[in-house]
Amino acid sequence: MRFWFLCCLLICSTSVIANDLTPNDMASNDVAPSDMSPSDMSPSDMSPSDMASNIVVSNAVVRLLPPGSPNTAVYFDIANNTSQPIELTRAEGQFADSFEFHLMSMDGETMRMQHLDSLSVAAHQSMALVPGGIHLMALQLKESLHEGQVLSLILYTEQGTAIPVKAIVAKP
Ligand SMILES: [Cu+2]
Repeated sequence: MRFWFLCCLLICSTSVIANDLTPNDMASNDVAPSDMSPSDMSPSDMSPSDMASNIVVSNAVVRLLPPGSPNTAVYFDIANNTSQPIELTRAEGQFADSFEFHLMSMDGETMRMQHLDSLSVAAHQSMALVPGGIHLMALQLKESLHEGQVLSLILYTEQGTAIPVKAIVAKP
């Protein structure tokens, strides 16, 4: 527990600079505005693919850490363009053993890391996962990462919707 805490502390306490990414580098999953209005589409009418295409992840970045670092953090923006709340419960990707949602916060002078069971995004709201705040921790990396590499991961909601994400590896 202490080990993870220290690793997280190292990763989360400095900020990512993603400004050197060009728009072409960034894997943005933006979709056209939905043609559904809340009035003509009740949650039960939505197919899983409708759900997935209306949950938009953009600006996804995997933090590049010095070689040998066992873990790293993933940051992204997520917009829930559906008319119902979503609950992200887990993530999967080939490049790490497991993934956890974490919350970084200050308790006086002390930085604290909290493992979150899930992340809620209200209907028609968005959320930013950022250094020093909520992030997705990638634990036990299976390969050494290099700058500019694009990695795939999948976020899953409690309802079973799979949200594919392309994230670019970038230096802090
Ligand atoms: Cu963390």
